[in-house]
Amino acid sequence: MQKLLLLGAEAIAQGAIDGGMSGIYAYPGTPSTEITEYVQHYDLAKERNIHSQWSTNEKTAMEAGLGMSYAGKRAMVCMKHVGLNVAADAFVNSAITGSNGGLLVTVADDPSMHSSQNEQDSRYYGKFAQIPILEPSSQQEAYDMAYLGFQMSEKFKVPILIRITTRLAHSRAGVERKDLLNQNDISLPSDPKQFVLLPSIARVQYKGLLNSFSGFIEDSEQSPFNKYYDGEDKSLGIIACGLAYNYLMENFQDDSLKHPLLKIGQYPMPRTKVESLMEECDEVLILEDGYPIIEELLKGYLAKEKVHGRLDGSLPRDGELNPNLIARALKLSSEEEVIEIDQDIIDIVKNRPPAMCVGCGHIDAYNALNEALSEYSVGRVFSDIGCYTLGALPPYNAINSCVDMGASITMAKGAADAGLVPAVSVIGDSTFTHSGITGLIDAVNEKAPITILISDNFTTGMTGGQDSAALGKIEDICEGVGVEPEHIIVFTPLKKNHDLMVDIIKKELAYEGVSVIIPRRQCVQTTRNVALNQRITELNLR
Ligand SMILES: Cc1ncc(C[n+]2csc(CCOP(=O)(O)OP(=O)(O)O)c2C)c(N)n1
Ligand code: SF4
Repeated sequence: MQKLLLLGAEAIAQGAIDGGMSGIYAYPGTPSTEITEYVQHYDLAKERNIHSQWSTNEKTAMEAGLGMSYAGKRAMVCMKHVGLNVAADAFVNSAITGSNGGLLVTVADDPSMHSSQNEQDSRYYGKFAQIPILEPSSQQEAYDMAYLGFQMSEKFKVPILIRITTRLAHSRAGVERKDLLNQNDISLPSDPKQFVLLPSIARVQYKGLLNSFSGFIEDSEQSPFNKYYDGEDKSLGIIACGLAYNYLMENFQDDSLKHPLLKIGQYPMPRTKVESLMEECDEVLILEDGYPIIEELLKGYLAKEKVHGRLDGSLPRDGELNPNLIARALKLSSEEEVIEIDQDIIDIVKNRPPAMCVGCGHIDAYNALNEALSEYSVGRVFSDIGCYTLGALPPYNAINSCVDMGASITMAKGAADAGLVPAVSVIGDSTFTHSGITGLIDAVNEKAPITILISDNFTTGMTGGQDSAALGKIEDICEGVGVEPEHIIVFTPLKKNHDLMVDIIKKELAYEGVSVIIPRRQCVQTTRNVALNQRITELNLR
């Protein structure tokens, strides 16, 4: 079979395409973005007419994926870990409705927070929703899990969570393809009530989910992704989950691991395999890249002392794992050696602080905002998440918060409710449609004295320039939810317009109601995007 050199994210996309996927639904977010982009740029996906447009946010993506599954086809939903918070309502309930066509929810976690606000572990969400989870240890497994995951979802009639992490998503390895499967035909669920979560139906569906759990464990016992390797030295047994297995084996490339090893790639955990390891070995070291979920489970309420991992300091409590940390936990190297290797890495890989691009419109908008606000006390600008969040850094020091997508407008409103007037919100066009609109309705309903800058660069800049659902729609949306037309003002953020921008912002800061100011200029990184340029011209946005 054909072998390809793929990123982990691309391997998942390829596995899903080969496995008969009909649609992928996603909102961009590092490190998950490349899964959808691979499908969007792949001729085979076009030939097979696989739906792959970006969704407005992770919740709409989850719901659309569930809709495709309802219609009997195979769908994948992708997002970064914090996106699963946004999609959580639909995600948890999809475990109760169950699926019809195979449904995979691929979530990319970011331990060590390379480009995220937190390092939450999505396995908790899978456990919370009580569905099976797949966690690849290599690019090949990422491919296989996406390919086979559809069949697993159709066998159990539930969505399957695939959890990956940054290092796997963003590193390449050879991947062997399997046969290309046909897509499913349209077929509605055999039970017409399956997707109607009225309490009387939901109660039955929930019991069904609970009853499936023993089947999930049985499947996990037989799974090719969970393997028990015996070892003669039973003084220590090792449980290695997902990518941590890869890190472990980097320390034993000559096949010299003498301890029993349980490799985990599918959850719920295979009970008998875990029991054997626990009984056979004097001590057990648990390696998981994320929260100590398994460690906590096995240590349990009684805090069994033979279980080691992140909770007893054998491994650091936070941050991603690596082969050196595992070597130290196994006492293959000393604390000093690990510090020395870490220092070598710091010396070789220089840290480059992020910064807005030269010529970015956000910079001109911030320069104007800072001047307009200079006559007020500091600490009144609530930002959102996008390239403009870098306005928190010098020389701008322009913003005072960044919490989650959409929080800028609602936090500004809350602060204004508390008497911090004027309060300012800064949000990007993509984040505005993702989850800013509902907050704007709250602000309009109460005529909150806030000034909102929707910095419109026609794209989702921070994640690499994906389409923005807001393109050409922002003024209409704002007017539609009740912002007064005379307080919706557009300007072009350019140095030459600085004085004009300062005047406009000052005037709106003084207005005791909701103002929306739209600094509008194309992200300089997208100027060669032919399709986008055409849309901008058609919509007359320049
Ligand atoms: C819930 C969630 N989903 C996705 C992301 C990843 N992400 C960070 S900023 C951003 C959007 C940025 O677009 P926009 O608001 O238009 O600002 P720009 O970067 O273009 O300035 C995305 C998708 C995230 N941080 N949180
Ligand atoms: S990518 Fe675009 S939006 Fe982001 S900093 Fe650069 S120019 Fe600005």
